[in-house]
Amino acid sequence: MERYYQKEIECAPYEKIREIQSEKLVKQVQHVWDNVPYYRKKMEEKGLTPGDIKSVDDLHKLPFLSKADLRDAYPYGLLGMPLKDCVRIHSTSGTTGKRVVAYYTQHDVDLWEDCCARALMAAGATDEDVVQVAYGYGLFTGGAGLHGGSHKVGALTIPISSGNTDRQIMFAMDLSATVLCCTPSYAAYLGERMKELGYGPDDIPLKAGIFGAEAWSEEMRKDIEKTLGIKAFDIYGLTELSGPGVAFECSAQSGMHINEDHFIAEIIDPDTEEVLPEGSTGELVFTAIDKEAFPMIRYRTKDICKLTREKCSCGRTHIKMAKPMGRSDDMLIIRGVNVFPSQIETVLMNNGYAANYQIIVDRVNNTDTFDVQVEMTPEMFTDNIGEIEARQRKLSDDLKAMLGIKAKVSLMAPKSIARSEGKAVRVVDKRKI
Ligand code: DLL
Repeated sequence: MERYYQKEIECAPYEKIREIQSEKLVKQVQHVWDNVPYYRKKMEEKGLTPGDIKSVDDLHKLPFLSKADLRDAYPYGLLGMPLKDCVRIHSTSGTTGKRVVAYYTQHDVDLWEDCCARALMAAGATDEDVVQVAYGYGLFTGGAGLHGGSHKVGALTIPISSGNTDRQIMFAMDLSATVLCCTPSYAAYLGERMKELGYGPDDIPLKAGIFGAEAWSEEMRKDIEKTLGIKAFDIYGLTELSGPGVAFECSAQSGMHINEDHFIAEIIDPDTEEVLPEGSTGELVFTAIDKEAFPMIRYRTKDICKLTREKCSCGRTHIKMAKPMGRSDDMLIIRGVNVFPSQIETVLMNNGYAANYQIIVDRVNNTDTFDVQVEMTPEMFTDNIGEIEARQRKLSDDLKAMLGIKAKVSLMAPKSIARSEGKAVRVVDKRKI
């Protein structure tokens, strides 16, 4: 049975959604014009006033915001409300330059938690469930977002945060957790550790997982579903727009419904900034139409993916985004060829490896080197050199077929690559160091 948190709006006819979007967009543009001088200046530079934006059809006229704008306006330059009306901040986990700091009024927190509640119920959660929130708590939005959503659903919430893996497993068993929320790489690690401790999927009552915050492949989904004995649902979001819950998967598990009554999505060509038709692959751009404290208009996410408005078996009408292939700034250009880590993950997992790998890129004598290190699973572990070499060759051939360039593959002993409790670090690009 499909469950909804706010069925009326989640299943509203498309015309109704557009009407809501137009109404909210017009108000939001006025709000930003009146309260965010930084964005008002950008509009003025394009010769625009709020009167030029009459409906969603005019969205394309508005200027974009980029991460560079957010850094430029750091820390208070994009605030849409007096600070005394704000109740919370969160921040991105970026490692270079200034972090993005996002602000929330109580109204913003409420809408965000509603989005997370929608995601939880789409994954089957009810007030009878026990939700283990193993995303990090703190400045990262993962913990707080799913925590708030779980409360709205009325589920029993375990605010365990990430890390301390053996304790996670003990709590999941002792408290009969039924829904697990964490990054997919941490879910894979929890599954691996359970196996090591001698537990199988039947030893924990988990039935669903809500995994996001990083790119993960279909193959990884299948692997996690098998080891944990659950259905694994994808969830997408970013700090600039609130956090998790901008989009979420339903029972169809074929793309994530974007909460269109709060966010308008566009796909653009990242180079020309031209808006592309539905179904094209390009950069995802979002306009948050009812956020008060940190209004984002046409924010360029750098995430590469595509949108589809095909009818969904779950009954929801909101547009769906495909799994993002990765971020345009995660895309590696190796010997002139575009490579996404998610493509490499697909090849590895199709060959029976787990998602424990690292991609190391360097430049030696003006030529890019491309190394893929992947752990053997305990089942395939061997010290037979001939067998290892044959496996390495097979992976190298499959990577060549997928990417068009050759990689040096090294098989590693099980557990030799560091596990992640949050977002996994898959790429070491030494050319940038
Ligand atoms: O990662 C918010 C979040 C928390 C989403 C928990 C889902 C679950 P940031 O740290 O600001 O926020 O990072 C946002 O992470 O632009 C994407 O590149 C990536 N990302 C988030 N969800 C997914 C996903 C949180 N499901 C950035 N698939 C985004 C692929 C994702 N990438």
